[in-house]
Amino acid sequence: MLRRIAFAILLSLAPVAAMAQQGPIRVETAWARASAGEAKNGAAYLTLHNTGTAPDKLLSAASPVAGKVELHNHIMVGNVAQMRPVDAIEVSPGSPTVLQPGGLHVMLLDLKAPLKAGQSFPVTLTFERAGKIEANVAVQAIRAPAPTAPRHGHGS
Ligand SMILES: [Cu+2]
Repeated sequence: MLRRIAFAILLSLAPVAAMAQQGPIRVETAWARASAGEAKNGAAYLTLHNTGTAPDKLLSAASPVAGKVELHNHIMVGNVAQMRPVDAIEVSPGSPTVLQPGGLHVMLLDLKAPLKAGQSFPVTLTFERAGKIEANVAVQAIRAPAPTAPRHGHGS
């Protein structure tokens, strides 16, 4: 019960920040889709910029909204897209790394409550060189398109 209240306060107080920066690493456009019904898993997407000269790696992520957080990618197995955990996500200078639906994502497992459109929640990203960066993830509608998605992709 107490836990549930603390969680609600955490969600409502989370400031909405468009970007977060630590050293040369900048996190932009952090977003997630609202949960469908009582879905226990979700995903967060974001864009990582490396404004420095040395390559960096996203090693892990954590969030109070999920029991477990993993870094995932989608790969094609035959004609079926499957999610697989990845050890790290490269963040190279000069070209942004985009986590988006159908590709790399921050997997939120065992959500403590459904994600609701309009809320935001914190995700702490740990980088090999830059250390920890906390980003606020804005929850969009269930079928929201990726804010950073290219205009000509395959439709769904
Ligand atoms: Cu996943």
